[in-house]
Amino acid sequence: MEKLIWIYFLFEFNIEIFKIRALANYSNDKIAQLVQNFSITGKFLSQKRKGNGNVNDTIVVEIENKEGVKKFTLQRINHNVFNDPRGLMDNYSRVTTHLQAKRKSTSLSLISSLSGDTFFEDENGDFWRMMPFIEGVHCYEVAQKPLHAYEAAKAFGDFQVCLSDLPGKPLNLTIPDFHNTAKCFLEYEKAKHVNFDNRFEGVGDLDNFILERKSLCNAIQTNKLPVRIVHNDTKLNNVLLDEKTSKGVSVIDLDTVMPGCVLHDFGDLVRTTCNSSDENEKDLSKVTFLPEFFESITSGYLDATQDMLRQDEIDGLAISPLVITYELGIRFLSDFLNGDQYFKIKHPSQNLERARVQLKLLEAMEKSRMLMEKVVAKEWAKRKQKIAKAFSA
Ligand code: GN1
Ligand code: MG
Repeated sequence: MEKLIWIYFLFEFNIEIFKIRALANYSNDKIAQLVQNFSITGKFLSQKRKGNGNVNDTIVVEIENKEGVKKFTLQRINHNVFNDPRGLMDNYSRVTTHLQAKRKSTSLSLISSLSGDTFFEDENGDFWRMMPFIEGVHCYEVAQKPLHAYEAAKAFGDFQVCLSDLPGKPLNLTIPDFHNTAKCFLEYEKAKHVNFDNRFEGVGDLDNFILERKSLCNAIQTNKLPVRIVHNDTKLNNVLLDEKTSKGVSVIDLDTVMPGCVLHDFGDLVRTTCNSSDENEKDLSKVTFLPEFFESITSGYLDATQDMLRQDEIDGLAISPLVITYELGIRFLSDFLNGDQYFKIKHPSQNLERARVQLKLLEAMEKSRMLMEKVVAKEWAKRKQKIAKAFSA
């Protein structure tokens, strides 16, 4: 009998965890009520879940007023991941205001709450923010052509350049140690001991693969590189490209914008853009590295950053995708072993599958490593001369 009670509790507990991490749906009433707390006038018409974010919830809302029907983006900040939502929104507001001043028409802007805050806190302690929806753009899960890679890289590079003179105190650390790969490795070791539901059995050869590449933890020496304001989550789908011209319109998802290292931004864009499949692919034979997109990314990024980067940052560009891909592989696997506490999932083995995709991609990147070094050297050499000339003129 006692055994049966335990089984019952374990079952209930698992179901609860699954509910928390699965995609939440909100009723029309709830969304209509939330919208009323922001400084916009009009009648709530509809709401639709949007985006493939693994952490926050994004909803597109339609509001009708005298001028017609307008769309807005409403987002719930996941405060289990971001445990200082006020500090995060303070960053968000400073960053969007600064970008608006520099690139007016193209960047995100926040709609204030009725009480004049940049967010609204609901009765459950959830934090929500609202922004005008940007029309005429597309964000890609997988790049369709080299131009997408070029424009996305140019937009993220430009984003770093624009924020290089942000006035005031340093931005808050919304997630301390966010891209500390060595710490991710230690968390992985801990997760192996947690071994939720005996899941380590399913990890198989991935564990050895990870251990053999431990040196990647120190391949980016952040303590020796400049600290700059960076995005930290430069997935290809975090940049909006113009539907017609493919030009970068706006960088989005600014939750992790904080002091950090440019190499993590460059690396993460390569990780997502040079992967022939998306992060949730189950068929590993579809996961390959696309070197042609790497050239476009390097070119777009260096075109935007011009003379901003130091030589040691340029020297780290080619290894950075390997580091960030390794790091994310470990993060997904740790979350699987911890019982899916962090990333949203749609089915129980999803984090394991995601880890397999990243580590397969890493293996493919290793084969292209020399090629990546050559591309960076070539693209930088082209620009270095021009930059030197501009300075001597
Ligand atoms: C998370 O929620 P989303 O998709 O913007 C994660 C990133 C990962 C990404 C992998 C705060 O970003 O670090 O690279 O999933 N964000 C956070 O898809 O952990
Ligand atoms: Mg994000």
